[in-house]
Amino acid sequence: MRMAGTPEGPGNPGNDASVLTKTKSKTQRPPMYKVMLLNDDYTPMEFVVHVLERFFGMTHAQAFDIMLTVHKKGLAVVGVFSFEVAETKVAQVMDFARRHQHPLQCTMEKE
Ligand code: TYC
Repeated sequence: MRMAGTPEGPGNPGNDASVLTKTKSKTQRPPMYKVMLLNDDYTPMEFVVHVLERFFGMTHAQAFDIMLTVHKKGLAVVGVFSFEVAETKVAQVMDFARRHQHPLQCTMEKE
């Protein structure tokens, strides 16, 4: 309780409802998704390079580098996108590989 004649301050906030509550509105960033290419023993290297150029906008040199990383390490992240874009990329790559009868696998994972 506030003492009469005691100045309002730290430890004596008063009771006159003068304290305002600020609500901090945190802006939420949408979650992002990594799109990954998986290695296999059968898909030709040139096909993978073509996929990376065609669906991920890479130059031939970039595509070749990433293809080699997948070949050596087993997988690589080829891009990070919103859920809808990542889903579309995965579907496009899987469909293109299936139509060419290659077992290439493309997956997505929340970042
Ligand atoms: N390992 C394949 C080969 O030797 C090449 C390859 C690279 C396949 C990347 C898939 O995601 C892949 N022909």
